[in-house]
Amino acid sequence: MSEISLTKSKSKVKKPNKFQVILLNDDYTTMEFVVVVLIKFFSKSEAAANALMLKIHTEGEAVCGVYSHDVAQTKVTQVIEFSRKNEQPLMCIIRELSD
Ligand code: TYC
Repeated sequence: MSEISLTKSKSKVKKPNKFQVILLNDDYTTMEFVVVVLIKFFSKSEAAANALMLKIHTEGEAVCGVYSHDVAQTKVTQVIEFSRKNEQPLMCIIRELSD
């Protein structure tokens, strides 16, 4: 008769890591532009985008979304490219979530 192990075996399947995409405050990017970015790239409603922009403005940074590494990297590239095209110095970074 086969034995059933009661201890949980270690899974060899790795959970995919998650990455926060964070917008940083600065003195030059307009508030209106940050709201546009939050709506366009992070699918925020206008009200949520306004609230998040003000959080970044007062606290220095805020998490705008959590994604796989690929998606997070693409968001950062798109936000920075869109910002430079519109002559805004807005900065966007990735931070790995510890599990
Ligand atoms: N601090 C900017 C200003 O006063 C507004 C701002 C908000 C800039 C959020 C960047 O990620 C940012 N015009």
